[in-house]
Amino acid sequence: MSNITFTMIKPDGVANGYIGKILDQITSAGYKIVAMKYLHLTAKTAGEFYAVHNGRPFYNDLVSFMSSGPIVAAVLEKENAVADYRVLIGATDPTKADVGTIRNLYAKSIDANAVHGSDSDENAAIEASFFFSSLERF
Ligand code: IDP
Ligand code: MG
Repeated sequence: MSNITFTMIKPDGVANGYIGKILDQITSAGYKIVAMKYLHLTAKTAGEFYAVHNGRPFYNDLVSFMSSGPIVAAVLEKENAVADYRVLIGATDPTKADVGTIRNLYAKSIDANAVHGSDSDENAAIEASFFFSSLERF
C-alpha cells in the first residue's frame, strides 16, 4: 500500500490568500511535503489531468476554472495518506464539509473548493507522476 497522496491548492485557494494556512493545516496533520510546485495550468493540461471527468456536465467549467489562475501542486507523505487526506479536506461540496476541514474553512462553492485530493492509491501515484519526475521528489 502506498503512503502518498497528491494535492493541489486550487486557483480560488491561492487567489483568496490561503496557501500558507492550508499548508500549515497539512503539515500540522502530520504530512511531509515530498514534492511541491507553483504553476499556472493551461486548459489543455487541466483537461488531461481531469480526463476521468470528461463528459460530465461540470467538466468544461472545471477545466476553465483550474486554468484560471496559479495553483500549488504537492505530493504528501504519511501513513494512510489518501484516506486521511480526504477526511482532512472534507466533502467536495463545502456546504457539506465537516467543521474544521480545509474545504469547510477555505472553500466557497462546489466548483471553487480550495483543494484537490487523490481518491485512491492508484490515482495518487498517477497524479503525482503527472506533475513530478523522480528528481523532483525528496
Ligand atoms: P473531489 O475533488 O472531492 O474528488 P470529484 O467528484 O473528483 O470531487 O470532482 C472533481 C472536481 O470537480 C471537484 O473537486 C469540483 O471542483 C468539481 N465538481 C465535482 N462535482 C461538481 C458539480 O456537481 N458541480 C460543479 N463542480 C463539480
Ligand atoms: Mg476526485
